[in-house]
Amino acid sequence: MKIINLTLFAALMLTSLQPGYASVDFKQAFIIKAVMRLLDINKNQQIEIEEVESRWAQAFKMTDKNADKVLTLDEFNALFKARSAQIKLVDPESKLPSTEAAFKELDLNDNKSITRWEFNTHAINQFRQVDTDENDAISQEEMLAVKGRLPF
Ligand SMILES: [Ca+2]
Ligand SMILES: [Ca+2]
Ligand SMILES: [Ca+2]
Repeated sequence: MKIINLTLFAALMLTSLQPGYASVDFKQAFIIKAVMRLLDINKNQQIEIEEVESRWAQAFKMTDKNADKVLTLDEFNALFKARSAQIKLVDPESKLPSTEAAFKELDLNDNKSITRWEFNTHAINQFRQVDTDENDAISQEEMLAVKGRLPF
């Protein structure tokens, strides 16, 4: 996840200062906007499912170290740790599940491996939870409401 962290850092450096939001503090809003900028490929200030699909594909591929098209708990651990660190950065107060619990949640058929389908199903469910007005796009307000807690 080193590349993503570096990109995030670069985005942070380039992000201009903007007023914060009432429910989210200045630093949180700053990071969330930087993340949005990274994902918003067509620059319409929204994150569409298509935009995050390429990110999910990339994340799955990077996590699947031995390229056997499924994620084991060991492989998943690296991804989950990186994501947890990102969430903690935005929201230090947030309570995160253990790697095992998170893995179990994604492993829908409980066979100790996560397929691409299970991975995407979970990610899409999370996307739908954040997309509260159900327009298949995540706005900056929707992103701030969940404090950047997104499935990527
Ligand atoms: Ca977009
Ligand atoms: Ca499975
Ligand atoms: Ca939306």
